[in-house]
Parts: sequence; structure tokens; C-alpha cells
Amino acid sequence: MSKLRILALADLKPAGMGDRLARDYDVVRDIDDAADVTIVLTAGNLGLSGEDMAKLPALKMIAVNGVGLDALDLAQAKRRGIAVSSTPDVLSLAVAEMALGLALACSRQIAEGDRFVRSGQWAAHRKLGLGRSLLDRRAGILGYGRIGRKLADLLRGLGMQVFYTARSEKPHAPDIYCADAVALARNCDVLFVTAAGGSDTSGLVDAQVLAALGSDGLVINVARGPVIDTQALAQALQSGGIAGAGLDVFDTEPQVPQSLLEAPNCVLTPHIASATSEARHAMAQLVLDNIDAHVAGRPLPTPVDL
Ligand code: 8YV
Repeated sequence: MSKLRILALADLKPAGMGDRLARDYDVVRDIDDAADVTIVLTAGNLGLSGEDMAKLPALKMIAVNGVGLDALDLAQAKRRGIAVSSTPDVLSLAVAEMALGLALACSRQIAEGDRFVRSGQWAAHRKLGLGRSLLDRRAGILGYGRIGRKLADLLRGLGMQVFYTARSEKPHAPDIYCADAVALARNCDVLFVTAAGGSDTSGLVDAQVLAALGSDGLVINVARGPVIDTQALAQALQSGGIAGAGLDVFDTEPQVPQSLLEAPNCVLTPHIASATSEARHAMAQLVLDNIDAHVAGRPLPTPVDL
């Protein structure tokens, strides 16, 4: 019996998981050769644009390897009755760890110290200057979803006082609610951005929020680049309006603007927050489970509510 064709716009990692997909399905890579395809596999950061979705008249299901849905035309999916799945929860720890790592790297000059040693400055008896402690400072979580709450658990467990903002106050939350991003920035020293991307949150961290964070403040972004106004951020870093930034996500990846490449105390990583073998394995497993369930006519394990 011939295998069902699947359009895979992204790879499943570790490699064995991609092999499993290829064992059970006929994996197609070219969208222009996929008019008959009913299932698409894509990544959170890649999504599926409205234009590309329109090239797939037979499409019935989109399996997202990730949690971000901002690059997916959800309105078209809903209109056409296309089922969508994602991979919630299994990546939260990895992303939260990365946010913590970026905050430590910024405040304790880890990346800068590495460059200092490698460039021979330490050997030349130069001094790096003092960093700041992270854990005795106040954390702010912008976007108190699964990832934000996992990060809050980690930070609270390490002794930080944690504030958050979200669309509404969460009953029984162990952290302190702030009504909006400015109030959150005013109350914290380290602003962690974990909000979902998309038009609702675009530019949410603007010049006003950065000014409220202040010259001792750090901003960490493991969500989506556009949640922060990049120009305002580069300006705040250059002028000392804030103390530093740790960024894993950018407006137009993989391009990073020169203004951030040149900004002082800015630690940059290539969108790797969920890229641990543990998280990626569990994500791939969920993708396969969702596809298998769709093909068998069973309810999807982790459907997206459209
Ligand atoms: C991944 C992500 O980089 O979950 C998301 O939305 O952006 C990341 O976890 C990506 O989706 C990997 O497939």
C-alpha cells in the first residue's frame, strides 16, 4: 500500500524522529509538488502563510513543531476547517532555562568574559569590571502562559521576587500581578518576555516600557522579536537607558540588525531556546502522535483551539 504524502517544511529532531516520519509517510519537501497533500508539518517560527496555505487545496491538518502560532494563517485554517496541532508544555522547561541563562549571561558578563579571555585581554592584565547579581533582583514576566509560569517557578525557586502581567490577573497565582507592561517594568529589574507573538503583542515593549525598566534594568526575549520595538531597544542599550539585553529571537531571522550586533551588553543567540535534545525529542513525538491520530480519525492529543 502506498504511503500517505506529507509536506514537511521543517525537520524533526533528533534525526531518529525524522526517520520515523519517513518510515510511515511519503515525505514531500516542495510545496509546489503538494497539491494533493492533506497534512503539513511546519515549525513554530516558520508557520504557514495564507499564500502558501492557498496552494494546498486538499489540506486537512497542520502539525506545528512548536508553540508559536504567529506565523500561521489561523483565520484561513479556521475558515477551511483545517485542524491544527502544536507542542505545548514539553518545551517550557527548555525555554525557561534559556531565559535564565541569558539573564545570567548578561548580568554576570559570561559572554563578554568569554570574549575577554579569548581575545587575550585577561592575559594582558586588563580588567573586566564588575557584573551584577541576578538572583537578588526582582523579575518581571511579560506573558504568563505556560512558558512564563514555568520560568516564574524557576526564578521564585531561586529566591527571586516575581511580578507578572497578563491579559487579566490569574487567581491563586503565586506571583504579583501588574496591570500592564509599564507597571511591570517599573516594578522589576529583569524583564522577561515570554508573550505569544502576533499583532496583539507587536511593539508591546516600547520606549516607554524600557524607560520604566530604567538604567539598571535587563530585558530578556525568548518569545518573538517583534514583541520588542527593536529600534527603541537598540537606542536604550546605546544610551545606557537600560543595562543590557539577552535576545534569542529577532524581527527577521536569521538577520540581526547591526544596531543590536554593536550594542553594549547585548547577548545574542540564534533562536535556540527550545533546542535541547530532550525538548526536541518530546516535541517530535507529539508531532508524530498528532499526525498519527489525525490519520486514524482519533482526537488530536494537543489540538490548537481555533
Ligand atoms: C522553535 C518556536 O524554534 O515553539 C516555537 O514557536 O519558535 C521554537 O520552539 C521551533 O518551532 C522549532 O521547530
